[in-house]
Amino acid sequence: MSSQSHFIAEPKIAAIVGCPFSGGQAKPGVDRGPINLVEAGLIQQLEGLGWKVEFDGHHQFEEISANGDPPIGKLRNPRIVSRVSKAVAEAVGYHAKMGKLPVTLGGDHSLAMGTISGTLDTHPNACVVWIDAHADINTPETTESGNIHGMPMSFLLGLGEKISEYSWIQPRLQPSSLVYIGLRDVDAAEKRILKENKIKAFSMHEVDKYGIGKVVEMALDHVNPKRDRPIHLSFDVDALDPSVAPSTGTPVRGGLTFREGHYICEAIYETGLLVALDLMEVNPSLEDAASVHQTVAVGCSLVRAALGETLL
Ligand SMILES: [Mn+2]
Repeated sequence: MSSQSHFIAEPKIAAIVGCPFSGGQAKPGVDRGPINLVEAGLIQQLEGLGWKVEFDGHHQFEEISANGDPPIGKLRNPRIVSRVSKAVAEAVGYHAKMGKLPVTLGGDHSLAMGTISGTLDTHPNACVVWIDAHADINTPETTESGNIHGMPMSFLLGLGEKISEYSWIQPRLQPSSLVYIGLRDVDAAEKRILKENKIKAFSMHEVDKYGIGKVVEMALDHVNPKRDRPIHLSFDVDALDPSVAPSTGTPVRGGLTFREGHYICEAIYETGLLVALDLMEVNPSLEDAASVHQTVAVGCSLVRAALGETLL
């Protein structure tokens, strides 16, 4: 590990926040993702990179499981998603405040309402690098599915109708502090939201045109021109091509290659500015055993790359 970490205390501690939660989308099984990642040896792998790793077990959400959680407007499972994300915000915020690197394993991407809120509690100047096939920026009004994993960014930015259940989220992320890489399945309303708010996004078109190295450089130039702001990296495995990471709920062809995904993680690590990492939407119940094994292995590998593993 040659890079200095500007915001993580020595000795460097990675705090694994296991979030077996699937309420932000409709397909069962994504709540097995973090369990499989840990069972695949992720903790030992990170220790092998020189990190101290803390893992207190997977968060248990039964006590706040939905005992009747009717929709609010179009939002599905609105109360449990809110309460789970709030608990995650507190866990991530606590670890960040202690100078550790929170590594949140999802679970579905609605959890990022929590992880990013937790990061901003400790690092109010943090920027967000969001790697995804989707923009996840529908509002409670524009969503077609009602699945909240397609909306976390609108809550964090304070877009759309205010839902009192979500009043704990301080809409303090500025649109200029967010950048996307990997987009290729963006709803019409989301395209309008991105344009209206001048949010920088590098779709697969730009990855093809410029190459991943240039795209990451341009993305960081946008949100972090002086390379002095903390970075929250939120990585949805569906950003990868389904041939690379098949076991995920909403796969979209034409995605990042294995190396492009890893390059992003390596380049963010090299900045020394990473303060929080999410790895989301690994769903071990989808596809055959070989595909699940492949997806879990890629997930572990991405986390290692973001925590300093290099090819040489
Ligand atoms: Mn996502």
